[in-house]
Amino acid sequence: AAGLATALSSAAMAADGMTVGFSQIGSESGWRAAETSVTKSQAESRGINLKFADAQQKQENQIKAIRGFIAQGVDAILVAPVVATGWDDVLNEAKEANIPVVLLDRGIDGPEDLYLTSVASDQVKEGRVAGQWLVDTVKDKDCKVVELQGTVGSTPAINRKKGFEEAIAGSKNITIIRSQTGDFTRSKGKEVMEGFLKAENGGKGICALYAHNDDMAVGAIQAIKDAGLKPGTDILVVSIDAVPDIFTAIAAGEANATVELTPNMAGPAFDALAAFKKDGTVPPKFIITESKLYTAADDPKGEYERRKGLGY
Ligand code: GZL
Repeated sequence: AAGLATALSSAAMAADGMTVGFSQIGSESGWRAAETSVTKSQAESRGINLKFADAQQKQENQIKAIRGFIAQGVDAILVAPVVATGWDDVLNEAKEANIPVVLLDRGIDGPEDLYLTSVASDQVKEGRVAGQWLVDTVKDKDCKVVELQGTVGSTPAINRKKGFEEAIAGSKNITIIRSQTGDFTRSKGKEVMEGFLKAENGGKGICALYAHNDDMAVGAIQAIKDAGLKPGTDILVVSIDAVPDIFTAIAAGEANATVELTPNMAGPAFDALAAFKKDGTVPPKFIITESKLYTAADDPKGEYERRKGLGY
């Protein structure tokens, strides 16, 4: 019996006794906080020793953390790249050290051989789903849209803008009149929305807000209310992430639609790493997670409950 127990535990060690370094962007949004807590619980349940580094949204801190992981000789590195460029040198150092890298929730420009796989949503599709919801909702009514973009130079900001514009391209009645980054945060989203409202006659001419994440939308909703307007009716609100607080807003009629982004990117990442370590199985270069539209018709109170406790 003792022999079997040892054999089992060593097998577990081999597959999942890995030490993995995780260079996380920061905690700029509720979704980011959930991704961190899900990653930590996924590692724990798999017997993976996770070394966590929070970069406070600065690329130089991520690069420093990755260099630290290489020096420690970790078995693998996870990185959520804050922006798409500037990774070639440090990821080449990981490659030289024979340490597989997995990208989480954002992509990078540059050679695909710098990473084993990328686990992320189809962010162009997320933008397209958000845009299509607006097209279906306003039909042929004139609609001036303001847009809160994500972090400048990040793949979600670039892709979600692209997808939304594709979806509304055929609707001449829908136009984006102002577009600015809110850096994926509530405070910046509120501040930039205040600017939009001031610049647009107190918001009277604005028909809809498209925010690249729910946190900026939640900040903007406060600004819309402070301006004496009704978010969700005077100004439609559509965003992305499906965090609990957007379901609270949808249930209250203060937001209209969100596109879900799963916080569990680590599950597929750890599966791919375990298989690669065990017998060299090479995963697909891109592992794409599902995106789903939620509106007031989709039990927002129940969706809120289902997500509470996931670390948002
Ligand atoms: C998208 C992810 C984004 C979330 C934001 O994959 O990188 O970053 O939509 C987070 O909430 O800041």
